[in-house]
Amino acid sequence: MKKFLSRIALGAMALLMLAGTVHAEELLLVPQPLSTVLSGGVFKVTAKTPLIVESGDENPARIFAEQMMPLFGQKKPMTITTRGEGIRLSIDPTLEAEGYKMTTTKKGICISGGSEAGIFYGLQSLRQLIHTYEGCIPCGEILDAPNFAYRGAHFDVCRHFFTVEEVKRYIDILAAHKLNRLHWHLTDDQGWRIEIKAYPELTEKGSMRKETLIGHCHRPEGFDGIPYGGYYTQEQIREVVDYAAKRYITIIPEFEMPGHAQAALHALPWLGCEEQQVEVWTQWGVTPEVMCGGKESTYQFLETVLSEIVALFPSELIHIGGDECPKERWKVCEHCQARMEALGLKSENQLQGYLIERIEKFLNGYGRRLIGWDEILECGVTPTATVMSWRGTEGGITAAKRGNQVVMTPMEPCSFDFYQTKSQEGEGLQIGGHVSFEKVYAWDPYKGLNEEEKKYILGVQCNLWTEYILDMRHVEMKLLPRLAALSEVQWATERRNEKSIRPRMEQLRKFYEACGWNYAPYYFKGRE
Ligand code: TNX
Repeated sequence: MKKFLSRIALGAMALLMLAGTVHAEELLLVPQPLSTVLSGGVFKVTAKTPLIVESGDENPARIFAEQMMPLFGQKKPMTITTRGEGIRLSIDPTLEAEGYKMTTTKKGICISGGSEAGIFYGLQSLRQLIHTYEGCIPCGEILDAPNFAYRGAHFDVCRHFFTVEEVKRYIDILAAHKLNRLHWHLTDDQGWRIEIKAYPELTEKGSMRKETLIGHCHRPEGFDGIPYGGYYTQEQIREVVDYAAKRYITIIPEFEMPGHAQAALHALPWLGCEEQQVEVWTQWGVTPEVMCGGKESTYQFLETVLSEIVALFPSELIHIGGDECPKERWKVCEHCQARMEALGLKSENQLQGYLIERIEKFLNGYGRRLIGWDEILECGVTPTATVMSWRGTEGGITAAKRGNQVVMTPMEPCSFDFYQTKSQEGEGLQIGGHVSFEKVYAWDPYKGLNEEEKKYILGVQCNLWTEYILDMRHVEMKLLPRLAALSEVQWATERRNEKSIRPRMEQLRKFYEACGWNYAPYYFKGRE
């Protein structure tokens, strides 16, 4: 049966070659490798093929062996050793750090990586190949390396909460697509999700909302009356950070300031301009309840929380939010107005600029760098902050022209909470918008930039906001298969292949099924 299936895959490839949709030297892989040269013949990988670690740490082999268990239907992972024939792994410092070379002969497979991460990405390609070609890996050589250094996906666990196991599953999906950043959105109006030892109230009070809005926030249909919440202990956070690191994914934590902070204000009312009593928000949208930008106690709070965050997350970039902060409260607040006057600031936006700049200096003191949503540009951003362009690409273009580093994540096509089809049929209630697989695949993140400015685009990411996404099955359906299109924008930016993406996706879809991941059917049914 297995042999038969592998013949089907090879046969399908031959047919596609005849039809001219897949180049003779192309393997069915997503994202598309840099170059592939086939030399004829195959090497058969089975559950008994050993992994030979010639140089570098054992970790990539260990994770791969674990990942292959469901695909092989094994109870025991593949053997890892240091000598012999099979799948040989080694470091080759002449390759790009995240790049790899995979050479397959009839005797075995050699994967060399510029670093352990490079070996890991080679093994992720091999995992897809083993599945697609039923273990019969075509002989030849694959050379591969990513275009962008930052290949991210964001996950909002505030609007709806996801357990440690679910976040790990999210990480597994990112790793299979060669992403290397998880932007973990941990604080917002509707829930504070990270234990902070200095302020236990944040999770004791701020992680629970008393109920949740029913229906779309523009057409509310009442409240459900059901308390909702959840948070991660610091121990759990460490566990997730470590799990991601073993898959070569850096977690960038996001601590929202000074807006999107109503859950924190509920826990610690003195954070607000008038110490107003507010609830953990039960609705979606933008609330006027924000942290006071005038009182020194706010700054002490921000720094104390950040000092715990930097201790938990080794990421150089730390996300401070900075988006959607209405200034109504600040305009009538004696503390905000007094600080503005003392600093000679002319607008409330400049006061936010002062806050962000102060926080940036604080993070720099820990050897970290600040990243924030593109609103920080309107507040007089420093040249050293990294800008995450979400309201379009204009913010990112402006930032790149000014010499700031940029992560491009415009709502279209990067808001993965948006509808995947124009008709919206069968998609249930979602926030709105339209981001199809095709839109993601066709997107040029460099549009509007010259060669010099392109260098400031650190990378690309998708955002998964979860107002209307309640469980993991739905999360997976939002990610897949659009994440595959995104991964090719991130990894294979200039070598995307419009003609071969469909046959490659047909294989990847079966890979998703083998991994037990839920994916959206629309692209495969030809619905845009
Ligand atoms: C905008 S993207 C937001 C989020 C919402 C999202 C819904 C950004 C910085 N802010 O707070 O959840 O839209 O799509």
